[in-house]
Amino acid sequence: ACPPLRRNLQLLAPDEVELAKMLLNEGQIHLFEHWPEPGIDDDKKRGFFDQVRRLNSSYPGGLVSYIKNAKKLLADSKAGKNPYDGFTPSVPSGEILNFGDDNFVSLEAAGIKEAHNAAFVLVAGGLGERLGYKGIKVALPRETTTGKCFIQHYIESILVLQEASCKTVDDGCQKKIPFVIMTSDDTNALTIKLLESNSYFGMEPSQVKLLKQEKVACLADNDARLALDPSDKYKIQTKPHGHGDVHSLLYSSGLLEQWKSEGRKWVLFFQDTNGLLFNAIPSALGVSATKGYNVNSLAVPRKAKEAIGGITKLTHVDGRTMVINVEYNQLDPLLRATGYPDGDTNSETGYSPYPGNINQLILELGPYIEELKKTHGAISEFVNPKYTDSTKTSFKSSTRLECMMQDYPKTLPPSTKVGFTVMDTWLAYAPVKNNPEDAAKVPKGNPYHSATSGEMAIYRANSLILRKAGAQIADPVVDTFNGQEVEVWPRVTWSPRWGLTFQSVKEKVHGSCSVSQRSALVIDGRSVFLDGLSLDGTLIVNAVDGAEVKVTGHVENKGWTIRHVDYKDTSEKEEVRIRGFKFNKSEQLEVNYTEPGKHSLSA
Ligand code: UPG
Repeated sequence: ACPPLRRNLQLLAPDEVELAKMLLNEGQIHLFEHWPEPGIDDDKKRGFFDQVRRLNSSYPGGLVSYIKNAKKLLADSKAGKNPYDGFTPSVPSGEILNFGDDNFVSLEAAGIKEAHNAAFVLVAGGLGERLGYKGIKVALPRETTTGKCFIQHYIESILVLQEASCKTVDDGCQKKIPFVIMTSDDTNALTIKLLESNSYFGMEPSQVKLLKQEKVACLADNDARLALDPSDKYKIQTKPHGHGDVHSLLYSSGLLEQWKSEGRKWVLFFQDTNGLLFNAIPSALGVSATKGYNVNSLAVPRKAKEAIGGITKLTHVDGRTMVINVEYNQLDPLLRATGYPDGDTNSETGYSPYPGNINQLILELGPYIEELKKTHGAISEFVNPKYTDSTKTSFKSSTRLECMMQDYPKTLPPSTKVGFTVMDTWLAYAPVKNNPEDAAKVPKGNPYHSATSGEMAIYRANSLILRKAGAQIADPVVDTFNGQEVEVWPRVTWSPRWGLTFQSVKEKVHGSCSVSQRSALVIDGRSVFLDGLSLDGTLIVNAVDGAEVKVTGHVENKGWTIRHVDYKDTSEKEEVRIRGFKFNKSEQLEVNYTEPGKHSLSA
C-alpha cells in the first residue's frame, strides 16, 4: 500500500514490519511517504522504528489505542462537546480540619501510626515552563535560611515519619517507607544527579525508585495523523502526556504488588514544589485511616479563578454522582453552563465554594490495585487543540492527548469511598509555579504561587505554628519583591526531625519565648528545647541525635537583613532572582552540638 515503505522492508525486523502494518492500518501512511531508497538514511529509518516501539509499549493498549482515543477526543472537541455533558455541579462535603485543635492532634497521631505502611510517590516529570527556571524544580531551595532544596525536605520528612511511625508499633519495626519519583526525559538525568551527588539526602538508595514517563505522539490534524518532528522527518514529534501517567507506570512497575506483599496500605501522591505539604501529611493520613477513605484528596480554600482545580460533586442526569477535581480552566465554563451565569466567583466567605485541589492524593492500596487490574492505569484523557479558525479543521500547532493523576477516581465504582480533607492554606499549600512577571499580574488577593510567596509562606506557617505552641512571634511587615506584595514574618525554619507534627513542636516550646520581627531562627536537632528564649537577631542551633539542648535567655545581634534583588539582575543566581531577595548576613549566633548529652545554651 505504501511503495516507499515496501522498498525499505528488508531493513526492518519482523516486529517492525508488524508495527509498520499497524501504522498503515491506522491511517499513518504519511509517516513513510518521503522515505528514500534503501541505502539512504538507513540508520534514521531504524531509529524511527525504535521510537515507534517505545511509543507503542509505553501507552496502555499501544499506539492503536492512542490513535483511536485521539480520533474520538478530537471529534468531540471539534463538535464542541462538553466533557461534563449531563452533569450538574454542586458543593461537596468533606473533612474540615482546624490546625492545632484536639481533633487535629489526634488525627496526626493516627496518621503517624499508619505511616510505616505507606509509600510516597512524587510526580516530578514537569519542566515548570510557567516558572521559567532552567533546572529541575525539586532542586530549588525551599527556603534560603538553610538553602535546603525541596527534595531534601521531602526525603527528610519521610525519614522522620518512618522513624516516628515504627516507634508506635512494638515489634521492633524496621520498615522503610518506599519513595518513588516519576521523572521524564526533561528531568530524569538531573534528578539522578541531584540524588547521587547528595547521597540520597540520607535515605537508603534502595528505598528510592525512579520511574520515567515517556512522552506521547503529537497529532497533526483531526484525523489523528501523527506529527513528524519539524527538525527531523524520521522522528515523530512528542510532548508530555501529563502527571496521570503515574498510575500506569506504577502498575507496570510491579511495585504495587510488592508493597501489598509487604503489608503496606497507603500510597501518597504529591507534587514537586509544595514546601508546606508535610505539615498536612500526618493528619490527612489520619483522616484516611479513621474515615476508611479509599481515596482522599487534600484541599485548601480556593479563591475564584485561582489556578488550582475545584473539588466538585457532579451529579449526572442518570443519577450517578462523583466527587472529582474539575480543572481550573473548566470550572468556570461548567458553572456558566449549568445555571450559574457568573461562573466561578467567590461566595460571601471571600472564597469559591469549591475547595481547591492541591493534588495530594492518598489512595488505599488494596482497592487501588483492584482498580488498576481493570484499567492497567489508563486515566481518562483530554485534548486541547488550538485551532486556526472557527471551522476547527486545522491546528495552529500539533496537539496531543493529556491526562491528570487526580482523574483516577473517574472510573471507580460508586461503592468506593471518595473523600477529601480541607486544611488552611497557610499550613498546607505554597507551590512555586509562576515566574516573577506573571506572579506580579495575579489579581490582587489571589496567591502568587511564586518563589517569593513560596518561601515567605514557610516563614508564616512556622511563625503561626510557634504561636499556637505558645510562643510570642512578632507580627509580619508588608514588603514588595519583584512586584509582589507579601507578608514578611520572622524567618523561622526547622528541620523535620525537630517538628514534623504539631505535638512534636509543642513538646519543645516552654516558658515565655519570643521572636522579634527582624529575627531569624533556624533549628536542626531532635531535642532542641526552647525554654524562655527571647530572640532579637539571628540564632542557628544544630544538634546531633542524642544531644539534648535547652535554649534560654535573651539572644541579640545584628542578625540578617533582607536585601531586595530584581529578577532582571543577571549578576545574581537564577534561584535568587526569582525570589526577589537575599539575606545580608551581618551577624548571627550559631551553635553546633556535636556530642550527645545534656547541653544548655543560655545567652
Ligand atoms: N508533572 C509530571 N509530568 C507531566 C506534567 C506534570 O510529572 O507530564 C508533574 C509536575 O512536575 C508537578 C505536577 O505534575 O509536580 C503538577 O504539575 P503542574 O504544572 O504544577 O500542575 P498544574 O497545572 O498547576 O495543576 C495541578 C493539578 C491541579 C491542582 C494543582 C495544584 O492539575 O488540579 O489544583 O496542580 O498545585
